[in-house]
Amino acid sequence: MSYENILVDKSGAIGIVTLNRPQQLNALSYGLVKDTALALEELDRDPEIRVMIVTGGEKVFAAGADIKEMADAGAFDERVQGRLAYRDRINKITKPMIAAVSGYALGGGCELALSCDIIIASETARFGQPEINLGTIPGSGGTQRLTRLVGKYRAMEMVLAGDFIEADEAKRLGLANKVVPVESLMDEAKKLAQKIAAKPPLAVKFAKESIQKALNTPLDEGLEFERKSFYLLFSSEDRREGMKAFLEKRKPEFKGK
Ligand code: DAK
Repeated sequence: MSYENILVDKSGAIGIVTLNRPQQLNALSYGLVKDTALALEELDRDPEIRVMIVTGGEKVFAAGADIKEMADAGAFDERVQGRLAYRDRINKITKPMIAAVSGYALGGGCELALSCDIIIASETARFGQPEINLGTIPGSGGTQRLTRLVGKYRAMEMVLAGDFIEADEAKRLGLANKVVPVESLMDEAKKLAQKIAAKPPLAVKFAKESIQKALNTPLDEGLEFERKSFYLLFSSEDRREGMKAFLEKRKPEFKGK
């Protein structure tokens, strides 16, 4: 499939989606959100791909929802509803997604990074939820995922005052895994992606699902989910191969079965 608002690259087992509306600072238009969701779903189905990287390039990750497109829209306009529906599909991707964030990640851009499983930030990354300045509030997890991550008080400050936080503070708050120089952002993201891509794919998939459960369920329910996934993986060929390879002191060959 070809896309108008994003670039899609494949490098071995890694799929890279680059938001590509540089003149508008990668503002998340209906078209861009649709393209991103469809491309990620395509990569999610691709048996050769094991990890995805979502980036906006070196200058900007995404300056939020496209304000020009939204300015005169009603809540129930087809495109507004459609955009949110495509947005929700991004949260259902089963393979790990790494956000490589440089420059502004604001509003829907910050929320897109939060929908990824790991965030690598460049030194220029700025995270923020400035929706309040436009008379609205975050609508794709900015009051929910962000609060679970950084806690009530920091989330309140970001959402109520619309303040941006810098890369180092994002790391301190647990919002970014790592802060690296801009020039090495993609190399660092790819290095981590390759490390994960070499792991047994079924275990990676179940681990991601299980950690996501931790954010959505009470502890008992999450533990039960984890235990069932754990049992299920015991019947996988890769689990047998992993243990056999350890005992035979060789590198395992995982097949995703
Ligand atoms: N949308 C559209 N265009 C944008 C944009 C955006 N979010 N952000 C920047 N641009 C455009 C600018 O208009 C400008 O275009 P031209 O004037 O050159 O044509 C170009 O990108 C360069 O921007 P600046 O000239 O402003 O660049 P600066 O470096 O001076 O400033 C900035 C960078 C990121 C600080 C600034 O551009 C800025 O504050 N941008 C807006 C940030 C923001 O507020 N983002 C939106 C958050 S709201 C929903 C309800 C709510 C939402 C969604 C759905 N439903 C009920 C369905 C809200 C979601 C949000 O994300």
